[in-house]
Amino acid sequence: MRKKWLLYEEDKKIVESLVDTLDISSLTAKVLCHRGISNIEEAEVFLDPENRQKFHDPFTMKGMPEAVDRIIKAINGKEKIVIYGDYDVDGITSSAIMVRTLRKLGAVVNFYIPSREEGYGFNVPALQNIVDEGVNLLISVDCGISNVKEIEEVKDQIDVIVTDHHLPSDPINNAISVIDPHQEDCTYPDKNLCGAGVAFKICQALNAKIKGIDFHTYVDDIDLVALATVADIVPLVGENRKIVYLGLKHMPKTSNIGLRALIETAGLSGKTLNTNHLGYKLAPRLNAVGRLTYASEGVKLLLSENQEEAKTIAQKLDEENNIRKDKETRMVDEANEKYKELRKERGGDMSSIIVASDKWHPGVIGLAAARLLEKYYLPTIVLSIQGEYARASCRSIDALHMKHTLDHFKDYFTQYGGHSKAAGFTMMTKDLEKFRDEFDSYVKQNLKEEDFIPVQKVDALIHPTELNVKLAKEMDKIAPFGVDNPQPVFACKNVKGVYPKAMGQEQNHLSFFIKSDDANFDIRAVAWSKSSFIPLIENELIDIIFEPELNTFNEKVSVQCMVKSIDPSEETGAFPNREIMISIYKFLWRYSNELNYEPYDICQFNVGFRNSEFASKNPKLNSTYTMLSAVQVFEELGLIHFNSCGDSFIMPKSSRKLNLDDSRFWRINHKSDR
Ligand SMILES: [Mn+2]
Repeated sequence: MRKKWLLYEEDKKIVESLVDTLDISSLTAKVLCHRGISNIEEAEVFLDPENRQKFHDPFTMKGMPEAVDRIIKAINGKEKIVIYGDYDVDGITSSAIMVRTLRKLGAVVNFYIPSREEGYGFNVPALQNIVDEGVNLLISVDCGISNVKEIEEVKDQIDVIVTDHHLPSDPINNAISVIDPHQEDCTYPDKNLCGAGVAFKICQALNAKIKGIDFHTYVDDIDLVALATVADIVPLVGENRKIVYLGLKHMPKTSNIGLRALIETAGLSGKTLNTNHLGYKLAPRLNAVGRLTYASEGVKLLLSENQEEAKTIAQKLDEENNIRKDKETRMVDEANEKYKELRKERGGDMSSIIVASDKWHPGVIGLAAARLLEKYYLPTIVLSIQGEYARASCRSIDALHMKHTLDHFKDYFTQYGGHSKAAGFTMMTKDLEKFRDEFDSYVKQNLKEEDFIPVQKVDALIHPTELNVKLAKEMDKIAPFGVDNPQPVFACKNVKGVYPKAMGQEQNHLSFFIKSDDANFDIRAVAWSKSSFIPLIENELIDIIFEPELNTFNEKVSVQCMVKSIDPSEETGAFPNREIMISIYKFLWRYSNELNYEPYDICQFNVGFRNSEFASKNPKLNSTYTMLSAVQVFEELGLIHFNSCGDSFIMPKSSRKLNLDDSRFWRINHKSDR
């Protein structure tokens, strides 16, 4: 689906002053403004996270002095310490960081990670077991802030220190110390640390107090902290930005045997790492253990002192990650098919997606919802039916606040919660049909047609001649990218692409060159899974959105565009009228019913259409833009069905009268014509 481009706005005065003082291009200055930079000082800190950004004093965190004193007492008295973590990447990593640091300081320390069945946070049986083993000091990481009741059960038998980064609910008054920057009276300036970030601050404090190491320079295990910071999707600004910057720098030469094995199995040895590698390659492998078996394997890996052991665990994680991926893919396909059936039943015009099955694991429904939202850009709810009850995961588009919408239906739910973009609930399975109808009409009534067009934020619309190595190098300085600091995105309109070529093992990826006015300066572009656009690039002008990156080949550095979207140029095409809709329909129908019909892509079809008797005399109506728009309308009306890879389609016989106004996409784009 073609996205609406939304250009960021910036304060011209700030851009000018940044350009004048910092020797950066105005494009870079604009991007900095879009990231919230409002003066030269802030820009200088941002552009030099290693030196100009400073660590904050860990002792200013509420609860830190008391915690440090109690831990030192435990170390000196050889008391038994247990670190209590969590089964996600942040929890696994926090546990490993604390155990490694305390062991180096001579503590007698072990760890405990609850299983997914036990659930998140403290549970009394687990606490009781720890007490029974004669442990004197319990330290939580990445959890505990909402466990005042559980602590009450054991507080007379064991000392508890809570360290967390989640929002506090009831105040905890029965622990030795509570460290969480979100506590109301905590004056620590940075509230964005993840669980491992908080644990790291404790390690800085301990090493300062015991060994006199300046916390400004203490960076042990910073690679693990960086991994957790990216995986926990916290904002990559301030101290987090410094942590991730340093972590990425240290990681390729890490001395952590387990982390090294993890990097190796992920195929990243010897590579310069970025946040995508951490988020999409390393984190899912650690997360997989938490999903399918015991997360303690993940901690064991990160604590390992033995290369053989580390290799074995890393390979196991790799296998489990593959199993998880298979499960997810299968489930997303099923959910997609279910939605398409539903849409066919209801004649196409739906404002939401609500699909359910008793075969779907509740651990994967969130991911399926996110995928369907990405594909159709409709508020999406995916449910896992477990007998009488169904558990739901919800994802929403910008225009619809999911939590507020659920408030409206709260009588349906036995429990629910969430925020604007994502939420969850539990309901009675028998009410599902009724809820689906009511939810869908509620969405339809409360949103405008335009709200259903996805939006892509763009840092600047530029001309291909502006793309050069200097720009890409400056963009590199804005990394590491993540929440609140997205990778800069640029757009070009009416571009001529040359030398398009399919690449990759399955020949499904695309490379081409963006024609620049400068004759010997075409820019290489790469687009994943888009080789079907070759005929379009050969024949027409395109509009593209991309991220410029540095590419080093044979020691020669050049700029390369990672293309996020390719669309046929809007200006050289026109939205189809009724007449051309019918022509395109007839053409596709004849083709798909031909005996030797070989499915191939719509861009290819357009070449055939242009040469057929159905073609229009108006060249604008023979463009791929026209063809793709028509196909999207047909798809919404259930008149054309694509297979799951989108490379072939069937056109079922339809007895229904073709009413174009049943398609939202048609209505939105055809307003002027009515
Ligand atoms: Mn966390």
